[in-house]
Amino acid sequence: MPSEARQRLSDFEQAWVPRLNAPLAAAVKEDTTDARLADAMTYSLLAGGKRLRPLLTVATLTTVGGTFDEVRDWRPVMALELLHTYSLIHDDLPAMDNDPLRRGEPTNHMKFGAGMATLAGDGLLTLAFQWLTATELPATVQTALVSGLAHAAGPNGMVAGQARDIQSEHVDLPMAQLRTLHREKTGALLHYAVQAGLILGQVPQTQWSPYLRFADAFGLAFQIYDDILDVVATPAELGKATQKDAGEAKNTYPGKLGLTGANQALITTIADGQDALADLPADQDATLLAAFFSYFKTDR
Ligand code: GRG
Repeated sequence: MPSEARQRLSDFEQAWVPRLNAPLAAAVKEDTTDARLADAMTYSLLAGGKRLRPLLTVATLTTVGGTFDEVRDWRPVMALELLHTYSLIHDDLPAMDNDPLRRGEPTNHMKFGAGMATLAGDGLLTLAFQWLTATELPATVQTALVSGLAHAAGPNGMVAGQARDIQSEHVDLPMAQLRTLHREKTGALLHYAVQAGLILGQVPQTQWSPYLRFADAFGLAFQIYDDILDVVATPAELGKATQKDAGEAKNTYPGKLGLTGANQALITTIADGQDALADLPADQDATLLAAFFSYFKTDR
């Protein structure tokens, strides 16, 4: 990936992550009446996430010529980060992956206990929908955001993917089923991240196709790269998480295709996403969205 793209993404992150983060802890505390619950919710929210999904929303909004209004748009944009954080807390629970560490720090249940961690997730999930409607945006925009996020996160999106995942722990899934699992579990929220930018920018649905093709390619590339990192990440990239070997994890891209095949799949998927961006309207600058592909190193 050219270094201009990496620089573009890094500049965008440096401009936006602090701006998105600044009101977060106070806003969650303001909207949560129990102090211990608010602590559990903010503990995971402030534990070093990249804010990739809200960044994608803002980048899409910017690309389509929309403007971000701090008061009107901040809660609707950050709602997705609340929801993403809930999914990580619940995924780490003893009844799911039973992970003691995330991003190198104790997981929510290690710090607050499984009961409070479950409730912190429940609180973040519910508050996400409250925040989609805590705005002066037109009712049609609010409804579209609520419907879009419910579809992406719910039982025909991320929750379905997680359900498939826990059922397939000891099953060697065919590639097509693995794709469906990934599309739901990881891809759906990234798809919504871009969709939210289109909704906020009030782009007519007839024009959504190339942006969503980009989003789906990005989502797939994200999952392939996550699988590759599980095998080859340096300790710094991995934090204190445990490294899996390709043999142990069959339902992964390196497990199915080998490391070289997984890298090739990553390169092809990124090319699909770049092709989709070539179909954006001629008066729009696709380079910001294209720069998101510089998250991935294709030479592992
Ligand atoms: C519990 C309903 C429910 C769903 C959980 C998201 C998820 C579904 C499980 C997480 C498992 C996992 C590691 C999936 C790979 C892709 C992924 C979501 C990685 C984490 O996303 P990042 O890198 O996280 O954006 P940060 O730490 O930056 O917030």
